[in-house]
Amino acid sequence: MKRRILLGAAIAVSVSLSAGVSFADTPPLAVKDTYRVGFAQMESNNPWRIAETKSFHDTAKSCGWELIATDAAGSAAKQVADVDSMIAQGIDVLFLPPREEKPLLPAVMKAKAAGIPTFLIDRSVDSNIAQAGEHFVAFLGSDFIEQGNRAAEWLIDNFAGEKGVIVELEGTTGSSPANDRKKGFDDRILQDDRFEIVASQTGDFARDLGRQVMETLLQAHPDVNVVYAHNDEMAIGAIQALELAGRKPGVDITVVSIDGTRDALQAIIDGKMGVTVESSPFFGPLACDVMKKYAAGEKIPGWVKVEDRVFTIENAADHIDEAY
Ligand code: GYE
Repeated sequence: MKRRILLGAAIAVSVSLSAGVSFADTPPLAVKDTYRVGFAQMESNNPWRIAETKSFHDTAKSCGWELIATDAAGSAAKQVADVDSMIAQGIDVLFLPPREEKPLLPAVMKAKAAGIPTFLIDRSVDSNIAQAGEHFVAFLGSDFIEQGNRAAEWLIDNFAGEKGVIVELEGTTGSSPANDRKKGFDDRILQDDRFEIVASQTGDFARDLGRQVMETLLQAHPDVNVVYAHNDEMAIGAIQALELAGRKPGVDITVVSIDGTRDALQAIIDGKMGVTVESSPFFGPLACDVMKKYAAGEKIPGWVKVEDRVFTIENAADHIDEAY
């Protein structure tokens, strides 16, 4: 008990130091045949998350990982606790998709203090406080501002009506993809004065909440004719709400989204969704590659950028078999 308190105090000191005092580089990683690896998943309530976790499991054997995977069930506090327990279990490397930008900072700081190199997977943390090359090795993931931009551009090019009345379904509040997908889309779409965003509300990246929020917003804004969802799960939820209300997605309302799930590609093929900008969940092989390069002493860029495609009626059928 006492030791725990002492440990806790030591960690608290290192966390507070990290805000102002400059740190040395990220901890090194030995070249070995096998690594004890932590993958602290944030939740498993959608196909994207399940595909990502599977990608880590699928990569484990060939990359020599003894994988400890946890599921924080949608709680940032549990995700921090999961990382604590991985540190206690002596992991060599941490792969962390931080649910939100700020609450996961302590996990990044503690891993560094424990001498464990951390790779942020698919989402990032607050870059005013934690930096790549200093507190974590790198962020592996997409350009979310660009994704929002591309969804807006598709709409600008394909919207046939006179006035676009947009409802926006935001991802998890305080998460990097929600922040940046909003910025990327809003900045671009508002340059075209045909469009107006009449409501923007979180659906927490979840299908059911997306459906509920859409139901409510539809009552407040019956003239809505565009839905921009920050991920496919919320877009599918919104389509369900629209259909229940007697609307015809793809006919009297345009739905644009991000991810590239199987259900979204099917909705595109069925004519209910206009576009989904890809955000790939298959991080296992990339994580292996970057980790091995880091162990070998190669310089890793602070952002290992994943290039995304765009799925529309032109190509959705060609890609549905590889979707998740
Ligand atoms: O778009 C979403 C998931 O962080 C890029 O999180 C990821 C996002 C992805 O829950 O579906």
